[in-house]
Amino acid sequence: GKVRIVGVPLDLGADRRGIDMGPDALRNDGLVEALEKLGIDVQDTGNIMLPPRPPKKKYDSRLKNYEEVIFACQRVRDFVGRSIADGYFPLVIGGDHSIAMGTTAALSTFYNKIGIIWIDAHGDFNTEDTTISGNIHGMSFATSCGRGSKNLVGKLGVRTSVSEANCVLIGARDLDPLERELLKKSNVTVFTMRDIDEQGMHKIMKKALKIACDGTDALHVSFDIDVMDPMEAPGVGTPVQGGMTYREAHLAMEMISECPNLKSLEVVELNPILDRQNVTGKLAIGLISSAFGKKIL
Ligand code: DIR
Ligand code: MN
Ligand code: MN
Ligand code: MN
Repeated sequence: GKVRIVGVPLDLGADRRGIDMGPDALRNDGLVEALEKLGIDVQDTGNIMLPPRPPKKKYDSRLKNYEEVIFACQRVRDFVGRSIADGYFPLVIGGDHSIAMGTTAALSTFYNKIGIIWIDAHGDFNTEDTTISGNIHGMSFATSCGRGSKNLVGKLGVRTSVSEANCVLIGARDLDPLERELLKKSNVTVFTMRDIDEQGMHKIMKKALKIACDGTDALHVSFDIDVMDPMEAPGVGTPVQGGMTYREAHLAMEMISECPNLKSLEVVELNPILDRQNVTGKLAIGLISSAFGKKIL
């Protein structure tokens, strides 16, 4: 197949510097070479160009760095859209998780019914009414489902092609109080770390793929590296104890690779400044390879 890399050096949707360097860290650790080894025709045209970092704002809001994040997501939307139109599978690499709002906006214009598998320690299911931090990366799944005010959803297009009945969150273990209530009331299926502990990853992924592929014409996988246990993946913006093991994550990606519906993949929140000898970057490349069909045997 043909894959186009969409690098998004954005960290304004999150709290910490460093995530903006994620795309180049993945390149430095051999992302393109790893995919070429799988026989994939990889096109890497570099990162999306973003304006210089704005001065720190005096007043915090419920939507921090709103204009900048929206601008970046609109660029992501256009770039991903062009990739699909040109016949490429978009591989979006972040950058903080707010960029998913741009990816899902693009997919919504190409497909009628989209299933989303969101793999994350967090829910990213806040809206500007429930957020505590004001960080937009904590709102991108909700926005992708069409929830929240016009400020985010309206700017990035309506999501009539995303139905929560086809959306799954996997690996959650850190939810804000109101976010948790919103998720429970929603039609999103949530598989927490406890569910993975109890049932095993194979069973969880079978269920997740069934839900996300039932009657849909595209599957989008959004992978936040902080879903991994911090012992495996120290280089992330917001580490949370009790995450996925190396093999659990690989099994998930291996099963995803076998889904003919898979139309886009996004891997976000790598923070090379906090990484230890590039283990997190290399782990991410291994997981991406598994998602693109790398097999042990
Ligand atoms: C938190 C953290 N729920 C927030 N979210 C993160 O800021 O809304 N998502 N770190 O990846
Ligand atoms: Mn996230
Ligand atoms: Mn997260
Ligand atoms: Mn995060």
